[in-house]
Amino acid sequence: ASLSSFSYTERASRRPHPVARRFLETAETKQSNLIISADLTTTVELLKCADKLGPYIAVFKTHIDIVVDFGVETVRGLKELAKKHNFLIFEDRKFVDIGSTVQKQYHGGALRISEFADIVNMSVLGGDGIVEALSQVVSAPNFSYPDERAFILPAEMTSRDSLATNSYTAKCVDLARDHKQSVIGFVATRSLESVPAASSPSKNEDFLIFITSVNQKSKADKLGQQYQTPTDAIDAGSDFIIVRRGIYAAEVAGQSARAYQKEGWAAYLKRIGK
Ligand code: S5P
Repeated sequence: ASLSSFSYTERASRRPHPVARRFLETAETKQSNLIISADLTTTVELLKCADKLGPYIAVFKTHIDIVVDFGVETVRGLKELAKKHNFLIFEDRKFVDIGSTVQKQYHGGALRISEFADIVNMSVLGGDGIVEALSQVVSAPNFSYPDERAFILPAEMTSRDSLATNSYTAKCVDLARDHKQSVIGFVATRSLESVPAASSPSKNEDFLIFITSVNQKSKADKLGQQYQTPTDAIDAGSDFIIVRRGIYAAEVAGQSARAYQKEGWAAYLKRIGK
């Protein structure tokens, strides 16, 4: 059976990676597979958004490098709100450099990403080195957050004419398989279970799929973004749906978040036959 026919709870109990398990358990506890993409540019707005939408989401996605007044207070506030509302944090930084550079960008750098982000994503344009380098950071004996940090790979992108297709996508799947101790999933547009990859999947494999560009009303924007509805995204194999403008554009963001939460959860229950 396809993985996506199992409940989050069943998958959490069978899944060895502690971070993946927390994502699945949080979704189940909060009855939400919704991720808000909080592309906000001040600490006050960012924290206000996290506090207001916190009850409806499983994960809060940040672009921390666009926060103009980023600092210790930003990190402290995010961590407090994550605790208060029981959500996880996904920093959408898309690292892309060589290993030794990304190690510094991730851990100990100005943006303190390793301190607050449960997961962060990286592009594997440069090959295996980046995955290896970041894996080393989180598995070092003196790392402060053992078993609390992991990575995901953008294996496909939602923009028109994306170059992340075919062999690039397959390469991402291979790299994830080679680094299962630190890579727990993909940003993609569908389930990647059927992607033919060089290495064969192992029995225990269960990568989380994060589908972005989800919108209840729009089909596209003017800059090449292409959308699918929450229901279509879950049907396509998504475990978590990522929404930004669909929620902000609404007059009452809280109500809109609730509507996305409801649709995403209903589609999930249907998918697992409940
Ligand atoms: O392929 C992608 C990958 C990402 S992470 N396409 C995307 O749009 N994203 C991100 O999802 C993008 O950076 C933004 O934060 C969000 C989509 O925003 P929306 O307003 O179009 O829902």
